[in-house]
Amino acid sequence: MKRRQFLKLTAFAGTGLWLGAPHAWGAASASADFSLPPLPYPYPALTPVIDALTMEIHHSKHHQAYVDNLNKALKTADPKFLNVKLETLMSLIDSQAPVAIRNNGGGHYNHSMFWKLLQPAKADNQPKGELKKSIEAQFGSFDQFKSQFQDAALKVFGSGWVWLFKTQEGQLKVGTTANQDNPLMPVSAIQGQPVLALDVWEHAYYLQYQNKRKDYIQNFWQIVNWSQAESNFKL
Ligand code: MN3
Repeated sequence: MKRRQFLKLTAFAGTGLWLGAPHAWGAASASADFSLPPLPYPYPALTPVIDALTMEIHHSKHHQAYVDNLNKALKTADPKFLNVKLETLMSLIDSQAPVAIRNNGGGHYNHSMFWKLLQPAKADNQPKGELKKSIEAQFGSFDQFKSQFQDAALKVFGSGWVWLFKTQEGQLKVGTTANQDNPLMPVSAIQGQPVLALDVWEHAYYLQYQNKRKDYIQNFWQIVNWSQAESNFKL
């Protein structure tokens, strides 16, 4: 598109009359709305570890609600929260940040990361390469890492997440956060780059597992996308 045409279009967009979608374009304060990313696989793809209905509700209802409520919260937010990438938004979540941005922004970031960390079940599913080496160096063995991660997941009281994350010093650690917090948020007690995440909110497993969170956590290892975890590790 030529520059003059582009300026014309953006000027028109700024009036809030663009294609009948003033919520997305209106007023000078408009920030680009966040949107629900498609799942990288169909809803039934993770069976028998996670059933199709759980995936459908989790993605199309729960995650969608975080996206919608985040966009709504941003409409009245301090300008510093506008027009930033999701990762940058996470870095702005301190104890003063609006709760709606903290919870829904965290919900959007965490789920967007979580979907990519899952894949159809595989036998003998294990990390490879640099991440495998680093896990072994830090935890002694892959099995020892798994048991530390599982213990942490079982101890989350109420709703939250379990993380494998990389500290600023490059050390791998296991930790948990409540609600939709994550290790990128300054408000979080654990700090670093998320590598692997597990949603232990009941909405993530209750239809299939009911109160048996332990079975959900143990089955999770079959569907971890370790290539994606390694990409996260290299960030
Ligand atoms: Mn969830």
